[in-house]
Amino acid sequence: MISKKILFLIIILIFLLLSNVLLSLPKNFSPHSNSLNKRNDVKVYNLTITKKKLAPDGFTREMYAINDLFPGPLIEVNKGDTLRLNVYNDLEEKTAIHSHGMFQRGTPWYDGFSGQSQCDIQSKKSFTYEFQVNQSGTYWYHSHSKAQYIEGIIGALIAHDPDDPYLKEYDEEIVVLIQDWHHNDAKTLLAQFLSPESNGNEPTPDNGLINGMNSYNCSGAPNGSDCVSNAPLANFKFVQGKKYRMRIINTSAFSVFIFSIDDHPMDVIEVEGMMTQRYTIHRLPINVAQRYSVIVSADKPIGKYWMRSEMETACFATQSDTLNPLVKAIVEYEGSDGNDNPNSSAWTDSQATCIDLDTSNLKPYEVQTIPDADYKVTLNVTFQPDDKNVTRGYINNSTYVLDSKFPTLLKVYKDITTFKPNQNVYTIDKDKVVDIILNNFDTGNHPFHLHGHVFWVLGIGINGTSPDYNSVNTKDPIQRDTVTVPAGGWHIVRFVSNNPGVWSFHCHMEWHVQSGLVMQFVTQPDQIKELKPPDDWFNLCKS
Ligand SMILES: *[C@@H]1O[C@H](CO)[C@@H](O)[C@H](O)[C@H]1NC(C)=O
Ligand SMILES: *[C@@H]1O[C@H](CO)[C@@H](O)[C@H](O)[C@H]1NC(C)=O
Ligand SMILES: *[C@@H]1O[C@H](CO)[C@@H](O)[C@H](O)[C@H]1NC(C)=O
Ligand SMILES: *[C@@H]1O[C@H](CO)[C@@H](O)[C@H](O)[C@H]1NC(C)=O
Ligand SMILES: *[C@@H]1O[C@H](CO)[C@@H](O)[C@H](O)[C@H]1NC(C)=O
Ligand SMILES: *[C@@H]1O[C@H](CO)[C@@H](O)[C@H](O)[C@H]1NC(C)=O
Ligand SMILES: *[C@@H]1O[C@H](CO)[C@@H](O)[C@H](O)[C@H]1NC(C)=O
Ligand SMILES: *[C@@H]1O[C@H](CO)[C@@H](O)[C@H](O)[C@H]1NC(C)=O
Ligand SMILES: *[C@@H]1O[C@H](CO)[C@@H](O)[C@H](O)[C@H]1NC(C)=O
Ligand SMILES: *[C@@H]1O[C@H](CO)[C@@H](O)[C@H](O)[C@H]1NC(C)=O
Ligand SMILES: *[C@@H]1O[C@H](CO)[C@@H](O)[C@H](O)[C@H]1NC(C)=O
Ligand SMILES: [Cu+2]
Repeated sequence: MISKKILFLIIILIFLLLSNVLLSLPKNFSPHSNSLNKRNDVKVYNLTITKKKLAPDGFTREMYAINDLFPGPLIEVNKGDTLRLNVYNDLEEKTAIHSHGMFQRGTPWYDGFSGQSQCDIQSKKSFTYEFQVNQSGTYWYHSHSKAQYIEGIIGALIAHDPDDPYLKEYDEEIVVLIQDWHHNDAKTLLAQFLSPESNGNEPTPDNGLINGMNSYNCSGAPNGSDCVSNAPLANFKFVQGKKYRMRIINTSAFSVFIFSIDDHPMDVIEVEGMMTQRYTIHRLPINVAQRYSVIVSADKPIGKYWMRSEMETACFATQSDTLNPLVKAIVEYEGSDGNDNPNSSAWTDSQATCIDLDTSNLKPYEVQTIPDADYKVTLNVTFQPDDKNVTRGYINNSTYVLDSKFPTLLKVYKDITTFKPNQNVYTIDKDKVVDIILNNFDTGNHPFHLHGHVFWVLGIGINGTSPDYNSVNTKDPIQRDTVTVPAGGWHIVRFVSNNPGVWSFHCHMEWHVQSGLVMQFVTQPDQIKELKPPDDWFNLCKS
C-alpha cells in the first residue's frame, strides 16, 4: 500500500514538474538537470488541438492552440528515446502533425504529411505518433495539413544528446521561436493568393513574433478590431557570468529574418541537428524551417539589451505600410533595475539579403566522408499561370496536386507503382546516393526541405551563375534538412537514400506548398512493404 502511495505522489510530482515546463515558454532550462540519460525511455506527450481566441501581439483573433498554448508545448527527448505523441483533434476540421527533421526510420507512416504519408486525423478523433528518436538537435513540430501551421499549430521539439560535445560549454538552454504573423485567417489569405488577381504575390505578414509575443500599433488595424497596442514583448532572463545555448527556430510561413542580440556575439554550434565547429557571428539570417544553436555569453554589464529579429522585407513581393519589420524581445540581466526599455544599439555588420547564412564558413564538428553520387536529379523550379490563370509553383513543369484521401504511402502498400504526373513522384529503388541539382527560375528565394533525411549542402549559387561541380564543396560541407535556393540561383545537395518511405521534398514557405511547389521521393518500395504500419494508420483512410 505504502509503495503505491509513494508511486502516486511521484506521479503527481512528475505531472506538476511537467505542466510547469509546458506552461511557461519562454523559460530557461538546464540541460544538466534535465535528467540526461541513455536509458532509451518512452516520452509521452498529449497534444489536444483546439481553436481559441488569442492575442499574441495584442490583436485578438481566432487561431489554433495546442493544450491551450501558443506556441505549443515544448517537447523534449533524449537521443535514443521513443517519442509518443497522442494527438487529439478537437477541431471541426481535419489535421495531421509532422515532426520536422525526424528521420522516421522504420516508421515512415508517422511522418505526418497528409496526402503523402497518411490520411488526415478527422475532427474529434485521436491518433498516436510513436517513433524512436535516434538523433539529437533542434527540431519542431507542426501541422502538415492545409495552411494550419501559419495559424498556430507549431511547437519546438528538442532532442538532447548526453554525449553532446558542447554540453560543458554552456549552463542553460533557451528556445527562441521566430515567426511571421497574420491578422487575417489563412483560409481567406490562401483563397486570395490562389486567385488570378494575386499574380502569385504572397500575402504580406502583419507582424512577426518571438516565442508567440510582440506588440503591434493598433492604428494599423481595421476599424472595429479587438486590438490593444503595446502588448508585452518576450523577455529572456540572463544571469551575468552564465553561458546560454539558444536554440533558434524559424517557424515562419514566408518571412526571412536576421536574428541578433545587441552587444552579444553568438557562436554557432549546431545547424539542424549537425554539430559544427564554433563560428562567431553577430547577425544570423535564418530562413523558414531552419534552425541553429548558438552559444551566447552573458558577459556584458548588467542591464537590458534588445533581441532583434529583422524581417527581410526586400524578399516580399509586396510591401505593407503597417508592418513593423523589426521584431523585438528583451534580454534582461538579473539585477537590472527600472522598467525602462533597453537602450542598446544594433550590430551594424552588413548581411546579404534573402539568402542563407554563408555555410561555407561552417565546419562539421566531426570529419565526415562524403560518398560519391549514384544519381543526379535535376529539378527546374518555376512559377507560371495554370489553365485557370492562377499562378502556381512547378517542378519540372509539373505542379503538385494533393491527393489527400489516398496518400502515396498507402498506394505503395496497395502495390501501385506508377503515379499520376501531378504527384511529382521520383522513385529510388535501391540504397543510393542522390544529388538534387535545383535550378530556380523564379524571382523569389525558396527554402527547400527534405523529409526523412539530412543532406550535404555541396553548393549554392546566385542569379547569373549555373550549377557547377567544379565550384562545389565535396570535402567538408555541412548537413542540414532545409536549404534556401536564391532567386534565379541554384543549389546542389546530396543525400544517402537508405530510409524506406515516402519523403516529401518541398519549399517550406506554406503559400508555395499550397500552390504546388512539392515533389516526393518514393524510396525502396520493396523495403517499405516489409515494414508493417499499425491498423490505426490504415483506419485513418477509412473515415
Ligand atoms: C495523456 O492522456 C491520458 C488519457 O487521458 C492520461 O492517462 C495520461 O496521463 C496523459 N499523459 C500525459 C503525459 O499527460
Ligand atoms: C536506433 O539506434 C539503435 C542503436 O544503434 C538501433 O538498434 C535502432 O534500430 C535504431 N532505431 C532507429 C529507428 O533508427
Ligand atoms: C491573368 O491574370 C492576370 C492578373 O489578374 C491578368 O493581368 C491577365 O490578363 C490574366 N490573363 C488571362 C489570360 O486571363
Ligand atoms: C502608431 O501609428 C500612428 C499612425 O502611424 C502614429 O501616429 C503613432 O505615433 C504610432 N504609435 C506608436 C506608439 O508608435
Ligand atoms: C475608421 O473609422 C474612422 C471614424 O469613423 C474613419 O475616419 C476612418 O476612415 C476609418 N478607417 C478605416 C480604415 O476604415
Ligand atoms: C524566417 O524565415 C522567413 C521566411 O523565409 C524569413 O522571412 C525570416 O526573416 C526568417 N527569420 C529569421 C530570424 O531569419
Ligand atoms: C543605457 O542606459 C544606461 C542606464 O541608464 C546607461 O548607463 C548606459 O550608458 C546607456 N547605454 C547606452 C548605449 O546609451
Ligand atoms: C526532372 O527532369 C529531369 C531532366 O529531364 C530529370 O532528370 C528528373 O528526373 C525530373 N524530375 C522529376 C521529379 O521527375
Ligand atoms: C531545366 O532547365 C535547364 C536550363 O534551362 C534545361 O537545360 C533543362 O532542359 C530543363 N529541364 C527540365 C526538365 O525542364
Ligand atoms: C511546360 O508546359 C507548358 C504548358 O503545358 C508547355 O508549353 C512547355 O513547353 C512545357 N515546357 C517544358 C520544358 O516541357
Ligand atoms: C537575374 O538577373 C538578370 C540580370 O540582372 C535579371 O534580368 C533577371 O530578372 C534575374 N532573374 C531572377 C530570377 O531574379
Ligand atoms: Cu517557396
